[in-house]
Amino acid sequence: MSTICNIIGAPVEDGAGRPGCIMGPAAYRTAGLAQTIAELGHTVIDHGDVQPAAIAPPPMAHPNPAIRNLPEIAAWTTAIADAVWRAGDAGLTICLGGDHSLSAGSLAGRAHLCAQSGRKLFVLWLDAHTDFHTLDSSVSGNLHGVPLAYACGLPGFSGYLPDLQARIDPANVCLIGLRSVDVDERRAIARSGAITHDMRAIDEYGLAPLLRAFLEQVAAAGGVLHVSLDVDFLDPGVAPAVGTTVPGGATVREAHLIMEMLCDSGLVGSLDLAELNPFLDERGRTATLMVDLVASLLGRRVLDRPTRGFT
Ligand code: B3U
Ligand code: MN
Ligand code: MN
Repeated sequence: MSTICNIIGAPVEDGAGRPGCIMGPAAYRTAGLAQTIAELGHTVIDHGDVQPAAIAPPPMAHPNPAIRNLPEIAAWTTAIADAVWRAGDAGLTICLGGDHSLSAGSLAGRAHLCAQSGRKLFVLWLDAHTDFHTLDSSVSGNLHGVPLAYACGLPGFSGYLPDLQARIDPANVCLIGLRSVDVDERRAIARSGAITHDMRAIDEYGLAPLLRAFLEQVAAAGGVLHVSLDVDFLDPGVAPAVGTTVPGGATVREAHLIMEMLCDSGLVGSLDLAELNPFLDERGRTATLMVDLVASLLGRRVLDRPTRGFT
């Protein structure tokens, strides 16, 4: 089955602790993302890179002195949300990061689309981290640590990041791959009602039953799924191109299995590829692996088998 893939470059790096994610979209294009998708029979529309508006002075200050680049991330969030909203909800929209603060915009844009169409939005967050800090709780001050909390409408963002057209219900969010969660995030994510699976859960039960249960929930609700894939979900041994490596991540096979199951579900409407830092890569191997994972999501198979695929 073939679909339309809208590609949106989101080369934001102001949310990360170190520079380099600005090169992410270029690395995915260099690694042949569009050609790979087209070879699978899909139509690719590359919308180019999002341009944030110039920041209007005076810059917003936040009482938490650690917070970095708040006006810049506000501008990126507005621009990315707008680009995702304009791409519409047909086919698959892929945002090429860019650090994970891009998902503040992509989630806001998707939530807006879903509010308009009346479809329920679900989120699969594949990450070593929860990214569930508020502006008040962030210790590092790096805004790639807040996008999920922002999109779920946690308090304290109003007046600093753009107001949401629609918020995401945390009960519709499933996080998989967790292995580095700050104290305040741990409390907040438990209180939120989100579904959380740390690496222990993967080791104990295996990925497939955990993911299958969530996909059944999405299907039963007639929902549409946004997938946010942080490079640090993967083990740094196979995906070194990320600023926040955490040992003990997902294997290549586990990551492909997720993408294959997602493809078979026919539920995915949007995907973020976040945190690729090509400056830290080894001969493009992380970018290439990420492109291969997108290929699995879009129907690349070793053997033929039944799939809902993309319509
Ligand atoms: N929770 C930490 C670490 C972190 C979150 N996201 C990334 N790192 N990539 C923080 O900085 O907020
Ligand atoms: Mn992240
Ligand atoms: Mn992460």
